[in-house]
Amino acid sequence: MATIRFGQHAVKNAVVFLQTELSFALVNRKPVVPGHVLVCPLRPVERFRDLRADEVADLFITTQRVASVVEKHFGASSLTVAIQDGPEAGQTVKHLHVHVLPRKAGDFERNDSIYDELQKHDKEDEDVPSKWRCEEEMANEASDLRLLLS
Ligand code: AMW
Repeated sequence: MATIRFGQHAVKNAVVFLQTELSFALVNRKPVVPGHVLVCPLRPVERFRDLRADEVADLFITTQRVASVVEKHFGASSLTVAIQDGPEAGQTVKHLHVHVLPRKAGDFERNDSIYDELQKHDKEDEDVPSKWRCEEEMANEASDLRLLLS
């Protein structure tokens, strides 16, 4: 099966729901909230500073497009858009990615707790596949989003 590189991972095309000239978007195997997706440059650079201007433009135009669709599709009314740029900022996958997280009233008791969750959600279970979502669930979500973006 065809794959696309996401840092140290080779992710199946089935979980990728959008590809542009310079970027791609995939569903998350361990979402912090429903609809938590990732937008990445196709070139597997580690840090934000490593992107060329055309890659920054494409990445953010793609993020804007994806963010609008996931906010609506997951019945949210706001968004958290974040980059953990470097290990001290919580980055585990050494391939720059923008986190897009649909937000709803009351989703966290303390609104900014989402940043604590984001920082730790994939650390403990990084090597525990049983804690990840199943491939079928991820592929179904990607298929719905692909349709909405087509
Ligand atoms: W980082 O902590 O590097 O800012 O975020 C990495 C993100 O990538 C996490 O949200 C994690 O759940 C997700 N992730 C890691 N590997 C995969 C994968 N193979 N498929 C989908 N999502 C992944």
